Amino acid sequence: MVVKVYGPHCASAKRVLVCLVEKEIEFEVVPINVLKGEHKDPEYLKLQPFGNVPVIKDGDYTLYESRAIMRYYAEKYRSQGVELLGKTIEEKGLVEQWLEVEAHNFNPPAYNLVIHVLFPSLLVDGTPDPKVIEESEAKLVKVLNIYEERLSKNKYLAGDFFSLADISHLPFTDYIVNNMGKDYLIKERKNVSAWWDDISSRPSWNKILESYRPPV
Ligand SMILES: N[C@@H](CCC(=O)N[C@@H](CS)C(=O)NCC(=O)O)C(=O)O
Repeated sequence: MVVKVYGPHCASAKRVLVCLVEKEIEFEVVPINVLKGEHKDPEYLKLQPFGNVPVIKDGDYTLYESRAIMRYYAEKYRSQGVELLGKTIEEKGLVEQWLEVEAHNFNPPAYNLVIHVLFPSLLVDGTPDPKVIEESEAKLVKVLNIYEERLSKNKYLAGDFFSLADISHLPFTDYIVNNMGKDYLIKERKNVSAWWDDISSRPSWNKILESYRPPV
């Protein structure tokens, strides 16, 4: 059964797609254009009642929340493709820790920056707020300073192995580095910069980036 991924052009969907490529899982995509509001269509809301992208359908099984989808496939196809969950229980704990850090510390300011700078039409009143931009960048600086320390001791976030925790950072860091003129946030930090160069040069990421251009 080929996995269907709804909304391939969105950042959160790219997280899922990179995971599928690393796990060598076949997929097809169903375009959902968020800039045209297709994620609020009644048919789409039957799959994802919160009106967010992505969703996957795998036969009769439907799943949403990008990080839940990654965890599901990394576990389901554990022995196929790249091991993304960690081999020992300790490694697995650290992958989970850094996935949570990404979701709760990194993503909120990164998401706000991206929406206010690149996609203000997605905001309720369509107007970017300079205060939100400034505060989000300041929050991100604090988060990245902690990453700099972590990555001075480990090649990747969870340890010396590439994992879901690294994948989860790819889409929004790419916007920050390549689309917003804020690459200094990464480049000014030696260890974060080396980590970014490493993870963003993976063939899986480049394949997805070339195949599915933004919006979000
Ligand atoms: N927690 C959700 C968030 C997904 C999300 O924020 N998706 C964005 C696109 S990257 C979206 O649907 N934006 C449109 C909106 O919120 O109206 C996940 O990880 O799947």
